[in-house]
Amino acid sequence: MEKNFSSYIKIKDEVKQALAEGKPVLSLESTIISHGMPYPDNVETALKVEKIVRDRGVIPATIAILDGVLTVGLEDDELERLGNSSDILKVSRRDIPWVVSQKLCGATTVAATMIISDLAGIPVFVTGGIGGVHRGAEKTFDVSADLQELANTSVAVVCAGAKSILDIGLTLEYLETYGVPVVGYGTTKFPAFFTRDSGYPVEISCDSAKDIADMFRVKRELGLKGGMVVANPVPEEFEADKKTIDSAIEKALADMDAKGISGKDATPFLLDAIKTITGKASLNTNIELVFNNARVGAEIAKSYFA
Ligand code: PSU
Ligand code: MN
Repeated sequence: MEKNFSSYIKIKDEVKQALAEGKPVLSLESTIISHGMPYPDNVETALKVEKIVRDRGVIPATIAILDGVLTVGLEDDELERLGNSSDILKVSRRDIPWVVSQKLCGATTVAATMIISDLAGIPVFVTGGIGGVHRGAEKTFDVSADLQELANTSVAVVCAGAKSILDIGLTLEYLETYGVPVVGYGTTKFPAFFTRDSGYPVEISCDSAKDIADMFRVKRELGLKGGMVVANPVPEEFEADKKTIDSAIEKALADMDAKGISGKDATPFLLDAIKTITGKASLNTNIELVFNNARVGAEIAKSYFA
């Protein structure tokens, strides 16, 4: 297969330099900025996440596609643009060739961010929540491309689990089938993004960033392709009320059905509906869990590069 990506990718100088010197770098996702939170909270959060990472001695590399360029490491004005424009597409694996060839702008999903992170040589990546198997997937076949990416691309993804807009049980089964390790960071339960316990256990629980980095290094050195999920629950004091979230999700799913929304619009529709129904409370949880993932991701990156 043709593989000649250097002319499509722009790696920010400080990121390039850190990678060349073997210093720790951590990738960050941009969908959270463009599609996950309202402006200006999204840009403020993105800047603060970068600061959290930097304060731990790690270089942050937020990833997006800007005017067709796979961009690794964003300037503050580029973050602002991603957070405050209406023409930022949601880009997953299948969308990359079109967005790049047409020189469009896109916020990258977990799948697309993993791909670009891997091209840039960055093994650890932080997001909010991963996509997964949707409820009713036995009829709709709606399974996020994130899961196939985790099966194939060797990047560790630190997240707060997956929202229960998804069928979390089936999502974990899918990951098991494709040989993707799921590690609970300081927990024996797979977290459900807004809340700490989805009701599903994780096989591996670990509270050492170094142990996680060691495990991922072994996976890569053995040539066991694919990524890894580090599931880091939102801190207890910021956890959302389960009943409120559950009822918002039920309502969002019913609205989606009634409106006949499916495909790539399903996840953004559900996320938007939950934001509208739950308002400020869930936004604060969302922001805090991303901060927490950035802290843990930075520690894993440090150990990995040590
Ligand atoms: N789930 C969340 N927050 C998100 C997403 C999912 O709780 O922001 C975004 C991520 O970018 C994820 C994508 O990779 O949605 C998955 O979309 P889809 O289900 O269409 O593959
Ligand atoms: Mn989908």
